[in-house]
Amino acid sequence: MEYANVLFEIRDGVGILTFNRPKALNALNVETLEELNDVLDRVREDDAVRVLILTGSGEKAFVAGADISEFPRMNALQAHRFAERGQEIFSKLEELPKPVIACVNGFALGGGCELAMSCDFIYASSLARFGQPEINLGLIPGFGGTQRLPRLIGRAKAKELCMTGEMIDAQQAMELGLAARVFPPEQLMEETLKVARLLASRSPVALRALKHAIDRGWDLDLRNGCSLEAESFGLCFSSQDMREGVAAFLEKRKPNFQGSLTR
Ligand code: CO8
Repeated sequence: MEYANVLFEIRDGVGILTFNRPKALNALNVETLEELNDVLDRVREDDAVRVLILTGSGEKAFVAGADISEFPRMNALQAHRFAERGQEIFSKLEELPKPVIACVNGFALGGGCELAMSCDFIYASSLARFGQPEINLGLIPGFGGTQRLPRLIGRAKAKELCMTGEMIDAQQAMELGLAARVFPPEQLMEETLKVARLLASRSPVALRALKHAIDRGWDLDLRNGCSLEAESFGLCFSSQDMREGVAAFLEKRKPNFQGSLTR
């Protein structure tokens, strides 16, 4: 598939997807969402991509939301379908069996904030702004924001942000647990790449098991969550990576993880 709205490159095992509609502050139109979907399918299948970074082009925005200019021609049924399609793609992103880092270089609003929340963690530029401003349009979040935001920052704070539609800065986002770290704008991509490369050197099998245990365990009670963890822990023992990691430790050398499940 040719991409008109996103850029995708692979560097040292790290896939970098850049939303590339800077004139519309990288807003997500129908086409852009489908291109994201296509990249996710590629990343899922391609062993050469061990970590994915999402970012936005231009100085101003990560993603400023769904493309509002498409709203006037949608009826209720089409809006419902669009919201469901976005949610489906964001769930695919969330469930990608590889680490995904949102590199938030500017506005992450509405669908852009929902997109960032569907990644494993968020690194933000000190100039980034987060918010769910749909209320200003007479709307509510539609790509999972009413569900992911309360789970991340608590119900009352999420309601406050969604009801007022106000933006918060990167520092506030970090204090709330929305952003994991904040960097000066000129260091953001370099620092994100540094961590992405580190993750790319880890065992893909262990990273997959870790993500599965945390994400699938989230909605379970503690007992069932721990049971899921034990199963995932056991599964790691069937990997060549685990043999390699333990052997490297005992032999006092750096491990070389290949991501193979069989011995
Ligand atoms: N959609 C379409 N175009 C946009 C969007 C957007 N979300 N955001 C910005 N743009 C465009 C502007 O229209 C403008 O275009 P032009 O130059 O042609 O006039 C250009 O980007 C630059 O924007 P501004 O001139 O407004 O830049 P400012 O620096 O003055 O303001 C803001 C920046 C504050 C980010 C401002 O652009 C803004 O408020 N944008 C809208 C943010 C927003 O409301 N996002 C939520 C959208 S709704 C949503 O995401 C719901 C998701 C679920 C959808 C379910 C489907 C039905």
